[in-house]
Amino acid sequence: MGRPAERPVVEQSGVLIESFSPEDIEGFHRDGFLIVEEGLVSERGLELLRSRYERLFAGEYETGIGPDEVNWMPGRDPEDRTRQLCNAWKSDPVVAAQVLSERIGRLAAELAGYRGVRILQDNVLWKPPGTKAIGFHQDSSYADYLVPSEMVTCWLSLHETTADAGPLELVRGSHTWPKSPPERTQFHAPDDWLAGARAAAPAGTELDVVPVVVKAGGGSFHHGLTWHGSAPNRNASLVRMALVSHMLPVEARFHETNVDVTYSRYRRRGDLSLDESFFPVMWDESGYRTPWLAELPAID
Ligand SMILES: O=C(O)CCC(=O)C(=O)O
Repeated sequence: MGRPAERPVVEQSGVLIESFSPEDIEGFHRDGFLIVEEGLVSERGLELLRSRYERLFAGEYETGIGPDEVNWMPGRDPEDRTRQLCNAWKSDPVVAAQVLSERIGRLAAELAGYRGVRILQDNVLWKPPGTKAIGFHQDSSYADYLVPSEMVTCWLSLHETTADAGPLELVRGSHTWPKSPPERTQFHAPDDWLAGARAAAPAGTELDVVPVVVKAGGGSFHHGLTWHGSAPNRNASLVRMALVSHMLPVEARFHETNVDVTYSRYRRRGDLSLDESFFPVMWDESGYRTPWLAELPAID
């Protein structure tokens, strides 16, 4: 089902993806990502999710709880910035249903070779025409407050994407490069969004940048060390919204001494475990899933 040689793409027609082939898994390990043409979420789920973005960015939270990070606010931030929230699953049950999906957790674990996954963080991304880039980075660079400091990510597109509308872009094979330090100043709207990846590439390596061009409901999975980001949205009319689940191996714990300015607030004194109220287990090979997730609405 994959097309590993050119651009590893899993194609489905109108059905939800339930598992990957050995070739898909091999493609993920070879390239550092797997692109999925469609079938990560149902049509109904897509419509429900799209309807949530405007009100979330307007600061209307169904649960009454704000996201962990509000990186764009109308009136506060320039209109040409890619709009982003982190951990909006805490604010909206429909977003939570997708971000914490058991099926997505199982698919991610299958690709990464984890025995189970728990959520670290979601990203709600809204990129209208004319908005600027997201600087290329490695997700695992931002996880040194966790042990192990690695993750696997699912990027779900709520719209059909085109290469000129600023889709996610992934650098093929870059998951084999060393982990670079986190970049915090050139993340939102850098002029040279590829600079980090270029600097990290082994001498003489040309960047093989692959855009995630998929139907609505498609997307990709990528390794925590894969360099990725997105160019400006240069399309005059196409909006793109994406919903991202960054997932940790189920056994992940807090680091003894390293802390994160936002997420270490969830660390209890004298206890390095990740509390399932904030880092629920999405899927585990034992059949375990954090019990409170059963209260989320069904959107598939
Ligand atoms: O959608 C984007 O522009 C960036 C997303 C991203 O950084 C991620 O999925 O890890």
